[in-house]
Amino acid sequence: MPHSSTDTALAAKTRLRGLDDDAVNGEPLADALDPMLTPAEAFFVRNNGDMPAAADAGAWRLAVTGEVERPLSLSVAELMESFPVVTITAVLECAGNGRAFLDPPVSGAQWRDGAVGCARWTGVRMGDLLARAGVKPSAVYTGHHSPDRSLTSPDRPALSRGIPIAKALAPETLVAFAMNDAPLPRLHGGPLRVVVPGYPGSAWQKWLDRLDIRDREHDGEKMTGTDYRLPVQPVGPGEAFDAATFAVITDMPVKSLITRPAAGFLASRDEALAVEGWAWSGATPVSGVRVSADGGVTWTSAQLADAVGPYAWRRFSAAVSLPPGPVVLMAQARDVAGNVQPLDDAPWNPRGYCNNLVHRVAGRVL
Ligand SMILES: Nc1nc2c(c(=O)[nH]1)N[C@H]1C(S)=C(S)[C@@H](COP(=O)(O)O)O[C@H]1N2
Ligand SMILES: [Mo]
Repeated sequence: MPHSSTDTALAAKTRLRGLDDDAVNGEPLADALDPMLTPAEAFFVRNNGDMPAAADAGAWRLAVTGEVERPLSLSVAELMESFPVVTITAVLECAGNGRAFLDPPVSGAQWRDGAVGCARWTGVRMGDLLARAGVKPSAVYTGHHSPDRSLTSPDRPALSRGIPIAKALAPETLVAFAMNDAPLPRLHGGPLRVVVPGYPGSAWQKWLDRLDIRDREHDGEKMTGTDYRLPVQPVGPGEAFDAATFAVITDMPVKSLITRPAAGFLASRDEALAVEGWAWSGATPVSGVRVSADGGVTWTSAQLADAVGPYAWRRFSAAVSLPPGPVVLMAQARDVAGNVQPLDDAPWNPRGYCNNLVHRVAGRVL
């Protein structure tokens, strides 16, 4: 897989709207997420800092260090040749997706609905790499390291996250070099990124050049304080809190997105309106989706297609017959544990993470 095209991918984000931010951040409108595999031009981009200069995949090396018997240093080619290559279809969602809907507002990238996508990720299992390195019994957590730097403090990493060692060794966790069967674009972390299905996007470290194994939870850039952490006891707006009691986000709530029809649709009264989209969750599987066209007074249960795998999103579809006039469509997913998406109030926390408020799409029936 040649990596010569990685830089053309920088210009291919034709379906994204940039966020008002110094770093390169952008998200698509919901209807651009209609295909099962999100095309690169519609896949959101989230950068906490700058981007490493155009990376020559031939020169890139990945080090495995820390609590291992045999530290490793591998080129991308060695990585591809040394371990079984696997592909997994998985949703990648930023924990801050939906932050723009919090009331009162919280600071941070003001994502609306589009900081999510589903792709085929190809790479090697992190567990295979770690088996080669020999994980010591003292191993507790990973630390992921990359060359991108903070825009405000250029001597500091932009982001250095980690995951519990059990998730690092789980078969779905990859060090990936391809996305949707093409070389991983630089904007998405090429040549190498971490893929952690079911975990928030922050765990999916881009431009991985060192995988460090630690004997305690990682304390790298944006691992501590309120960054990508949630209060264990709820904290309301304006309430005092101690961020030391917050816990790292390791799961994502059940959620759905209407991708058809598009916002502002004009539909005919003469035929039933097809309402379709995607439902997904972190560790607890989705069990159903229902759709309302009258503000949640009445609901139609949607058909829910099988997923291509446990970490892919699932297609829901419902047909609703509507009288002429303005209409607001809503979709509400639930998981097998009985959790449902909230209808009215976005779940509030100091940094606005994991908002799974129902998605609404307004239009008109003629
Ligand atoms: N090195 C590095 N990796 C990173 C980030 C970053 O800023 N730097 N952002 C993380 C966050 S918060 C998210 S949501 C995902 C976004 O991945 P994408 O840009 O490929 O959509 O990448 C993660 N990996
Ligand atoms: Mo994120």
